[in-house]
Amino acid sequence: MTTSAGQFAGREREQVFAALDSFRIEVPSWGFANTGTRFGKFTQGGAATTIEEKFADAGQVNALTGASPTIALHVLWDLPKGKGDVAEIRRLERQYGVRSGSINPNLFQDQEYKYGSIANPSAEIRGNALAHLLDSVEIGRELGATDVSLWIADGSNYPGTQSVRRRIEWMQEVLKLTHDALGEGQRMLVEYKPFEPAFYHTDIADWGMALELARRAGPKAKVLVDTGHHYQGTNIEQIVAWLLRLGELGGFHFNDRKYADDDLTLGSIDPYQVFRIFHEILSVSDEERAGVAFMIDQSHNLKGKMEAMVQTVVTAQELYAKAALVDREQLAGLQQECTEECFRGAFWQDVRPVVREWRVARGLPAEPLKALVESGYVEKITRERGSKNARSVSSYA
Ligand code: LRH
Ligand code: MN
Repeated sequence: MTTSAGQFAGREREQVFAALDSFRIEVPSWGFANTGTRFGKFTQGGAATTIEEKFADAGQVNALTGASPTIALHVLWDLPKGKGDVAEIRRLERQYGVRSGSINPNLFQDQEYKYGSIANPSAEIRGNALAHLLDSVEIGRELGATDVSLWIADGSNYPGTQSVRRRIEWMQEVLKLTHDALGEGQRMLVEYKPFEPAFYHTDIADWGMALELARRAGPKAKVLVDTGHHYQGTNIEQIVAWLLRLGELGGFHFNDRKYADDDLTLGSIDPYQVFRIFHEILSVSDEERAGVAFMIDQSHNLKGKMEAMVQTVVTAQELYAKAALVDREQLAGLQQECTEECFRGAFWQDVRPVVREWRVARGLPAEPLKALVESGYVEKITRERGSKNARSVSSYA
């Protein structure tokens, strides 16, 4: 029930405050770096190139939003010396007040992975891939990070060039060994993607394949849903409902897209999609929800990287607040034709005023994006990093 001033009062205000108090979303280190498409990248003077700069930027986003206390790390990009970088990462955690989040192994860059990594016909190459996964598990353990988040780019480009069936076997072996190396409290998340960089078959292409591989690996393996990794028209919230029902949902990589894995900013194309996903999440018990990690996985090619990241966290908070307004008891009791209005109605509520109230009540800037601009942070990092970034060229071929 909104007051005349459109302010939320009573139960609804508490619902939004409680939802925002528990809402946390992880930022990706690579979201602060100069990234692009295969046709090149447009560099930004303020982009982060060192892991310290990535922690500094993540620290700023968390200070402005109060909702992103962890940063996802990509092993080869952020820990080139592997375990040798752990001490430095611990120092940066203390200095910038953000903790290491999910550890993302990288099995898609090295030349030897041309025909795959954990699904490669060569046992020696599968062994090298396993070694990198075990290193990543070790790094996660030493950093006290819970999740090792696996995206496997493996696949093929032409029919008949690979045995899809034998590759399943090889993947299972490596994923089982990786699972069994996980320490107390550690999990492995299996991310699926229908295509790119492979364009005929991808070994872990959909939620069913990821689910089966996770289950066969063991109880510490769960499925990761990247919202950009679905064919057009896929009902993603139905997949989420299934994975929640099965207790196999480990987390999300949130972004938005118009066509394929466009990695655009969350809610920029289809905010109702994220609202529907959040509704499924808020429809289960606190314990079931506790194990679901929210992470951002975007590449900011044209938007300012800091602005895009702050905007993304703010948009996610607003959509989560809207989903918190759905009266799920009423929804359960209502007949068919009324449910949509009860559901849709929450989406159309303007929650920005009550979310601003929550920020102020928690000692945070009421308008994080405005506060970012007023802080002069982007100008500062552009001054400090500009000359270095100007030297970084980008070309497709
Ligand atoms: C693959 C992916 C994966 C990350 C990469 C940066 O498309 O979603 O999660 O490793 O983007
Ligand atoms: Mn992803």
